[in-house]
Amino acid sequence: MLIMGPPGAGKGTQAELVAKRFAVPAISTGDIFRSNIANETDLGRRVKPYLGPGLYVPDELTNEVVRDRLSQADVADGFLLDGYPRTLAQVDFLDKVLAEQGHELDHVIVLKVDVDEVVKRLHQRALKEGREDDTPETIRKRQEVYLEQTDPLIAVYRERGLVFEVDGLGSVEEVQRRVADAIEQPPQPPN
Ligand code: B4P
Repeated sequence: MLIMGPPGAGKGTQAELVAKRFAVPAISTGDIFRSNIANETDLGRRVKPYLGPGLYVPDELTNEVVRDRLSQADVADGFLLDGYPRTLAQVDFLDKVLAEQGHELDHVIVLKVDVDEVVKRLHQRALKEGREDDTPETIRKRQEVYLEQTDPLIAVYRERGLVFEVDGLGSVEEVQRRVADAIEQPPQPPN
């Protein structure tokens, strides 16, 4: 499964709950990058210059992180990717890795939330967590990058019959119920 949506849509929040409910690992590229930055690893040093200003980490680096994570034993019975893929090159790479491993995507959950709401949530997160990429300027930049590079990917997965749009407004519990309902529906491959 994948979970997609603009920055601040609640992907990470919902992914954790899905992971518990369906007993699959939730893999967030954003979390992997942030923990590497916090631990001052080589990967952390390489990705830090991108996360701060709200830019995407280059595909080569991101793809290798995902390939490595998807080679671990705990994904054998399913997984949820949160925040990946974000570019067309990442979609192609993921297709390749999944084909090599004999996995297939069956749900792409798209959280629908309007810009005013996500900006409000990210401002609140800035107050609570003080994330470096939650400054007003960076929040705007990340929304732009999302619209330009990631929003078009939804059409790619829609053509494959994998997209389930979920209203991301409402309480975390309400949104989780909608996400869980979507996951329980079968994918609708095109005829
Ligand atoms: P991410 O970690 O994916 O961060 P995000 O898009 O900001 O957050 P998300 O949508 O998960 O929102 P959250 O649940 O936290 O990416 C960070 C950066 O990493 C990127 O900008 C990029 O630089 C890099 N990166 C990651 N993946 C990459 C890739 N594949 N390629 C290249 N670069 C990549 O929710 C936001 C806030 O809303 C929280 O405070 C939460 O508590 C609140 N919230 C959630 N649900 C709510 C609800 N229903 N009502 C009210 N508030 C809610």
